Amino acid sequence: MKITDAKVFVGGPKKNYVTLKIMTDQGIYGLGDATLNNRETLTAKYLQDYLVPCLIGMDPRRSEDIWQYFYRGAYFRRGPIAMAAFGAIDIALWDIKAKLAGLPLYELFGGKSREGAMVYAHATGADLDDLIESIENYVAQGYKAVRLQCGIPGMPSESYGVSSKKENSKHFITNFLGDKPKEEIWDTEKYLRYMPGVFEKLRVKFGPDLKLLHDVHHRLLPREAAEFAKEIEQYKLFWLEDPTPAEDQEAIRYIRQHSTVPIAIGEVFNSIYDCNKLIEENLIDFIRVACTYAGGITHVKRIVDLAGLHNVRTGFHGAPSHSPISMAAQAHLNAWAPNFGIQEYLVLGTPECDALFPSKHKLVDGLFHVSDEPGLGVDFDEKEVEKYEYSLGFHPVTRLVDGTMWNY
Ligand code: GCO
Ligand code: MG
Repeated sequence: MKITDAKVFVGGPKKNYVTLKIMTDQGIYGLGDATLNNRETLTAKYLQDYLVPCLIGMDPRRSEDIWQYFYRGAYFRRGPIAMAAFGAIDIALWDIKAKLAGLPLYELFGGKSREGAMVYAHATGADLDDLIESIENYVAQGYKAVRLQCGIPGMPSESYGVSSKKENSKHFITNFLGDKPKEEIWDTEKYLRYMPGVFEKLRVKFGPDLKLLHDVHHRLLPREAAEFAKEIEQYKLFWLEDPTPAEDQEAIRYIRQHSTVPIAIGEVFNSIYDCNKLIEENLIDFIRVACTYAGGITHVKRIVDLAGLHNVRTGFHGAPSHSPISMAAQAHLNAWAPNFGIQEYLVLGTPECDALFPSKHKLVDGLFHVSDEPGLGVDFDEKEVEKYEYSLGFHPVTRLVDGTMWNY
């Protein structure tokens, strides 16, 4: 069996999805996602210029060997662009493998460990009342877990993940489009003073069962994060995400020494070598890698297995930058993983998105049910993608009140 061609497409409704389609001499094709948020043209170019020409003529069933060929062949190790490009190829090859077997992908991992995998949605509010409304809306839809982000009184600009305008705050999704990064100003003291009270009020309002998550988005210093984690321990969060930037792993140890709040880290990681110490030394509770950013199913499954040995559960990244293809790859891993924790899931299912990526996966009462179609269970409409053009976008940049550059 041989790979005969591979095409890269860039475009989608409000997102520059980078979609890879690998064709074979047996008529079966596989789909992969290489959407590296706000750097999409780079993964597309990496695939087109360096990887696709080598793929032609390879045996698509040899996904492990192909992964090693590209990873070792790059000489320069890791990095988000390369790993996302390898990830797209790998996802597409697993799609082909499962279609060849006539089985949904999860069967190749060892079958289902659960029928529905718990997801969390993003509840946001310009202020606390607004946030409560947003949470109520998800609870009414059957969600069992929500991530909550709240506007901070007196914060000089929008906080991470929150709109300052009440009317768009409920289903707020950050708009990255524009020809320069937007600038945000961050005031740590105001945040630390206000947020614990938010958790307290939400616990009283929603009771003990609703799972509450919160993303600090890399904004705190280790000592501040430790103090914060200690203070909010009593509100029993499901997780506290990215309290400090993940590259300083000693900082996580420091937080750990002061609090038992569950810590979730890893959305910016692209390799097992970014997180093996965090996992092996039990410094985190949830690993947040994504199939696209961390080298595809082959590599992420290795991380999941390592995590399982150390009681670290999965909580794959699922921001809207992931196309339904990588979300499907993660859904199959979630159906199988014995150490599954939760999946971030922001409703991708607009009519435009469904037209571009038809699938039978479904979300029922806050649980993701993976489809039983052979392969990933997601298709891609090449005609539909012609409607979309690439638009430039950037992550915002953040400064402290005195102008110092900080972490978005
Ligand atoms: C999350 C993330 C995102 C990131 C975005 C950056 O937990 O969903 O923090 O919201 O900001 O993915 O590209
Ligand atoms: Mg995050």
